[in-house]
Amino acid sequence: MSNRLQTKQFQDLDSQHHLHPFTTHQSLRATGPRVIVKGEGPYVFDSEGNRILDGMAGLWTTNIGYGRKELAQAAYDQIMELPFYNTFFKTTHPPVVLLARKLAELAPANLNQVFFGSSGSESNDTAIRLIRHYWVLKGEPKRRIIISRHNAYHGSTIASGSMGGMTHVHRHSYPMYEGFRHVMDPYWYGDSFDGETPEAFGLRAARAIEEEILRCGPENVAAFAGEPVQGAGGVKIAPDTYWPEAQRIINKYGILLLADEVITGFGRLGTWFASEHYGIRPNLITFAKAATSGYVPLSGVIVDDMIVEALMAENDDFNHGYTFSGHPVACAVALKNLEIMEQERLVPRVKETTGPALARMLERFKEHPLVGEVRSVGMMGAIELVADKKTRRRFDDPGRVGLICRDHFFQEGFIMRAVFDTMVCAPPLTWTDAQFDEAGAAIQKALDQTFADVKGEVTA
Ligand code: PXG
Repeated sequence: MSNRLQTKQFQDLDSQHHLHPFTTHQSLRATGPRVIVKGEGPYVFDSEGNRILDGMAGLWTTNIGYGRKELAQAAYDQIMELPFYNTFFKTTHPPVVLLARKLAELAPANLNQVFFGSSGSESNDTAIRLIRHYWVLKGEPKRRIIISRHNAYHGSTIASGSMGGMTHVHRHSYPMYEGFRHVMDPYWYGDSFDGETPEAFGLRAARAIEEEILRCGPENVAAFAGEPVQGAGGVKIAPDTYWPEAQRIINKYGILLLADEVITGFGRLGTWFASEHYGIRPNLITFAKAATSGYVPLSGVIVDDMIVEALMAENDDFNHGYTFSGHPVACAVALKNLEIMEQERLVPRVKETTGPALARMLERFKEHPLVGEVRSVGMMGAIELVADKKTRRRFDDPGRVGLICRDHFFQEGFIMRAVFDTMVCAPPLTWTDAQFDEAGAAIQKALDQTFADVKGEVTA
């Protein structure tokens, strides 16, 4: 069968039977999806035989790259030994025990127990329940409000979607789950006043948390939740002043801190968890994605000893859990994934080589007429496309130019994601100079082509 015929058949079947996440179904049906058939190292291959450099690690996920046989072997061995058993009803199994111990070792010192799930959304639902239950156990049941931020992405279930700050997700919650408040996100490039330094802006953004605590009444606030770096919101890297001030406020009012490390966990910033990078002290860390480099689904919440002690003091069930909590195959794959990351020093390399290489690659485009700002931390980066560099004026119809640019990237054999007109990337941690060079060349061409398309709208 020719490639084209095969592609067409998959596209037709897809449109007949497959509902995609976060998709305009009408326009997808009109164009048909891209069919990805294989992954190897840093590349994916589509059904037309094109090789594409994956600058998004799948979706912030495949930290060790594609096609690692060791992970396939770990899954095979575990399936033959014990493909499934549940962890309810006073039961456990070796892979879940070993993985929980490993995660406790990698996480901050006060986080030593893990509650498992299969997706980031689930892990945040678990965290929300744990937070509220903790305050009930402590005799402060009024503490229910969780403060989060605009543009946060915490998942797509009703609870995690409500905790997140994306209005288009709220719109389809019918209605939102109650008890969440949203404050400004620390997006200096987009939201600072004229002449406001990043440092001053970081403090202002953090103090928005305190203002909200006071508005709600501190006795009603349970926790603050945040991604150390907002990922899906557009790689919003907080100025250095933000997290220390946020932590000070959290301590002052004695509320809990939930660090959503679904994207930043497992080395993306050059530490196992970004909480370490920013020196914050979360009471709960949620993780998913790169725990297994995405080879199989696994997520969880790593929980503060103080919360566990409260649970232990209660002689009753915590009524929450998933069939696949601590799935043995997922845990075995995660253990092997973490072992590979350690053996190949992928986490320290983010600080030593790969992170600086990403920063250098992006810096090259700072002067491009379409680019307002480039930024990165570790192996997460962004390029802001603007209509006027000097005034930071945006293009009309946000997202239009980002999509034009994304298509040019794709034609150049490179994947970067568009968050409106912010182009974001999060490559696998395994990239070498060859991939940075290849990505740099693709970005140069794609930006030039995008500029040619929208030149008339750009103020030089
Ligand atoms: N928290 C964070 C910080 C995430 O980035 C989730 C929770 C939810 O995880 P699950 O496994 O339930 O999807 C995420 C997921 C994007 C994009 O377009 C990002 C995510 C998911 C889908 C798309 O950048 N992040």
